[in-house]
Amino acid sequence: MEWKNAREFEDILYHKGEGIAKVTINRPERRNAFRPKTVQEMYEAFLDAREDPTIGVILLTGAGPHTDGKYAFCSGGDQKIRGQAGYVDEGGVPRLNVLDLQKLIRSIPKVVIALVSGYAIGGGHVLHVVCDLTIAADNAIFGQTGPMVGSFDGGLGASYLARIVGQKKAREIWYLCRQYNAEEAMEMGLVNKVVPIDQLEAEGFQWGREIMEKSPLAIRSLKSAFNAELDGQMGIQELSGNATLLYYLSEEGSEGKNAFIEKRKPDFSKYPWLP
Ligand code: S0N
Repeated sequence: MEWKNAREFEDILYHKGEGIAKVTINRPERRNAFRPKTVQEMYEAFLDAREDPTIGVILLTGAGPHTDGKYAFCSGGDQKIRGQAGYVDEGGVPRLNVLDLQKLIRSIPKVVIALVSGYAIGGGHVLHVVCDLTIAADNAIFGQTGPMVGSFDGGLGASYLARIVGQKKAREIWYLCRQYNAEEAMEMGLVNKVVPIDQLEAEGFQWGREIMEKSPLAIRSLKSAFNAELDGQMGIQELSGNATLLYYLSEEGSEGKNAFIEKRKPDFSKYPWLP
């Protein structure tokens, strides 16, 4: 696979190729922990991918290995710059901007696949949870740490996790803060597939290519449909937005707009009231 550099960032790498974008957290010396700048850059990359009509799939991964030979997808918020009210940015402002990123990953009308090698821990674990799909390398390690390190994600990190693995398992993950290997994650339905680490990116790319052969409108409608039941009015807004998009694309929808522009009464008589 030939990736093209899509934009220069400081904390992440951003590539594109064959309709697939790849966002790589690039702070291996901190097990790819995110600071506000990292999250802001990821947000900008995801926005770019959303706006690019040639992109249908986004791979989210972590750079590695570090010089000590260890891999990480992401180890969550950077504890070394955590202040009284969140993670302190370069201007001294405390932020929890990863919550905005979680929402963007969840609502972006494209498929987001987490490629996890090494640690997916804390807020890094939540990031893979909110992705549409997760492919794990055989060295992947999953877990939450919040109650050990003085934080918790009671939003998607708890409620959506429980939808995936069930209430009992989600409570175990959060209350005990244990670490789980790739096979255990597979057993609890937390990941879609486990592959040898040297095949992780190729596998993710292959999944992306298969998705790119499918209908974009069908995939975006399905994503919003999967979200709708869980996301309340915002979920219905997304699902209904897709219905409006499809209506705009229809001749019947265009008739209303054309009649207005042409200053005439719309003629919907040729469109059937289907059963
Ligand atoms: C990942 C772990 C298990 C790896 O262990 P290992 O292999 O033994 O490596 P270490 O020696 O521990 O680490 C290597 C170097 O990397 C640094 N480092 C690792 N993780 C972090 C981190 N998260 N922040 C800063 N630095 C990190 C180490 O310090 C070490 O560097 P040196 O040797 O130079 O000191 C292990 O490292 C581990 O357990 N890490 C911490 C994981 C963790 O607790 N993460 C934070 C959990 N909380 C969140 O993510 C909050 C998320 C969030 O933003 C949020 C969302 C919703 C609502 C609230 C919040 C909120 O902020 O509270």
